[in-house]
Amino acid sequence: MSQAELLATIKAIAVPGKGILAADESDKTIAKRFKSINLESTEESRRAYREMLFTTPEFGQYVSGVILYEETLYQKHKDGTPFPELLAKQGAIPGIKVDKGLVDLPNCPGEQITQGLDGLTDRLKKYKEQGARFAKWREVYHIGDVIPSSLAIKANAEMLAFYAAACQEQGIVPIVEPEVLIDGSHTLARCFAVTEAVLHAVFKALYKHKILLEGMILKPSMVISGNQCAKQADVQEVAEQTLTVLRRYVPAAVPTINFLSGGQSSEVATAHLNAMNKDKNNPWNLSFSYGRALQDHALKAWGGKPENVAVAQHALHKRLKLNGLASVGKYDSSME
Ligand code: 5MM
Repeated sequence: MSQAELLATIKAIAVPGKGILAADESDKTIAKRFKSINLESTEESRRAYREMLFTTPEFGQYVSGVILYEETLYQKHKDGTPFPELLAKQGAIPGIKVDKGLVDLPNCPGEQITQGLDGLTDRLKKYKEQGARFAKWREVYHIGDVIPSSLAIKANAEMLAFYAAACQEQGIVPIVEPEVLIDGSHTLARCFAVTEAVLHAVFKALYKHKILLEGMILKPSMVISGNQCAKQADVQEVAEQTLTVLRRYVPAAVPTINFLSGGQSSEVATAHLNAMNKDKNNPWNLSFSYGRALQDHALKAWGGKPENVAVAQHALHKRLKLNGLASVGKYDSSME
């Protein structure tokens, strides 16, 4: 492992005022997103969509890294520039989703685990040759009356740690993404309790697998009320509870925490990030690694039509800029 290589990548990503764009929707997910704008998902429509995102003016002013899907890593701008090169020109580091998606976890009804460890080292070597400098792996945790189980929490944590070790061995910075899902009628307090068990298990596994904490990125969900919960916690409560759980379970050696948005609206996700950055006592850089919360408005404005590229880029630019401000606590809802 080259520690210097990992630290150099971290230094370029963990820049105040900048964050990560998650554009690594798998084929199934991007097909779902395109369906919402009545567009068929083809290799070309996916390429055109990602080209629209990546060529947004001032992209690199707010984005220090982009998570790509494997197909996108090998695609090109229509002028022939490979996307990793285009992103580098924009000032953003290319990253790659390396997990192979979710499967049911045997003997754990209603729970899942992420696959993709087989052949991972060989894939990492190829992705690095193609320009990827960081990677992402996501585990999900469903909240129900009796789940997540301790078995699922432990098994998912082990997967994240195996993956992170494989990445660091290749000089690739791992984004460790444990996502506690928003789906359900659970309260904020229940989400807090699950998140603390999850983070505790994840950092225990990372320790056991000798992960260099200074050379990783944590991509967690926030502590929020379930989307079916009658009482929705306000922005301040979410910020306070999320910071409390992070301070208890995430070592200060982790350089940067880049949140996922997980089904929050674009505006709410920005407000939550901003509220957390109003508190100046955080030991880590706190920023975004949003997918939907950055892309939703742009996708709708684009609608699959080349003539809408400029208006779609304007929509993305706005979300990038506002989240850039939120990552340093300088956003205000009046800017919407
Ligand atoms: C962009 O979506 C990512 C890929 O999801 P699938 O593997 O299910 O297609 C996803 O992992 C994403 O990076 C995170 O969930 C964060 O995105 P959101 O939309 O939750 O901010």
